[in-house]
Amino acid sequence: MTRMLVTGGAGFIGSNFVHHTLKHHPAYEIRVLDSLTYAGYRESLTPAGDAIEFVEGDICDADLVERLMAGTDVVVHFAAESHVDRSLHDPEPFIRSNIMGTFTLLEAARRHDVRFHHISTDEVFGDLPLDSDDKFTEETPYNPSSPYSASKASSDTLVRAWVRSFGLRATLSNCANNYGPFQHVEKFIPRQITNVLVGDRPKLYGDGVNVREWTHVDDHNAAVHLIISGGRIGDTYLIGSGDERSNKDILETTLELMYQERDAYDRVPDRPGHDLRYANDSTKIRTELGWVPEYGDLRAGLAQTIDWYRHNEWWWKAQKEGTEATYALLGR
Ligand code: NAD
Ligand code: TDX
Repeated sequence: MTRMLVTGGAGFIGSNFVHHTLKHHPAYEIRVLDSLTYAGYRESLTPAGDAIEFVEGDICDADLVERLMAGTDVVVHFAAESHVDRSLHDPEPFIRSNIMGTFTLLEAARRHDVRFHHISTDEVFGDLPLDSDDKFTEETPYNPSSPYSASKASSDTLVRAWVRSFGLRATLSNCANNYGPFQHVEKFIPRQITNVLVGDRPKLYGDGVNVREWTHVDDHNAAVHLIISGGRIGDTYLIGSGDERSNKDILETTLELMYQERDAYDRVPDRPGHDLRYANDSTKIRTELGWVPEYGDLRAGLAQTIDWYRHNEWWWKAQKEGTEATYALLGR
């Protein structure tokens, strides 16, 4: 058995990664390290039962990380503060968890010669113009806009430095926007779905022209497994479905799928510094590692996600009120 440490495994992508791994890669023995911040839910791992070990703890806790790393063959590092709006309001936890946390893991991984995969985002590259076909590539220079993306860019460069200076066996991936089950209701798609479900109006920032490339979380996690098993040490892989949509388009499609009027939403003040467009050129992972996204039809993926939130109110109901109270303070 290969011993795998999944940081941030009680979060959105990490918990889906655990379920995906148990289903498709049963040769891994999984241990999750997660401090259960506002974004971490032990319940997201309920379906895994006792097939995994859960450790509640902080990636900045060097003693704990050192002990866990001693019994680990591969780390998949998801743990991070992940929400742009929160980073604009209070950047400090982003600097701590995303930068210091990654540093703490890297130091322990190099001491124990542990294979390391670092999960990152396309937001490190900044944004692209709306009226072009340009895409980010593995060679695009970093140009982050928000405290969140700056902290992720910083953690990426730490990983690269640990590869070059200390020979750490690490790979990196930068994925586009994810959607799917177990995503916190602060994020765009689940916020709008749950607004409709509780009888509130969805909220669109600004004029809604901003474009994101939506990738199903299972497709992201399948790509991560391909990199862990076949990726070149030191390399970065961009991941993205290729399906770009404006926020307005996503919201109107969501409303239609929920049998609402397509214009039954409110426009709210825009996010400061709002990135215009993200789009990844994922040719490298497709050609070198054979990654093919299975969720080719975003509308179908969205319908399935709506269905999940409809049937899993037990999971999201407790998040909803506090999340909307925070948005109300921000005027969004
Ligand atoms: P999330 O906020 O849903 O989950 C983050 C998890 O990390 C939570 O369970 C939280 O408790 C845990 N965590 C945070 N700080 C911690 C700390 N100091 N110690 C231990 N655990 C801690 O985030 P997500 O959307 O699942 O994102 C996971 C990773 O994927 C992040 O690194 C993020 O930058 C990256 N990413 C996300 C997306 C996306 O669309 N959500 C896209 C590309 C990349
Ligand atoms: O209520 C909303 N209304 C709205 O119009 C919210 C919450 C968001 N938006 C807009 C802002 C963005 O243009 O929707 C888009 C998506 O917003 P988020 O879900 O907050 O995602 P984004 O800022 O694009 O970042 C996400 O993708 C990259 C993740 O949160 C990051 O962790 C990941 O790195």
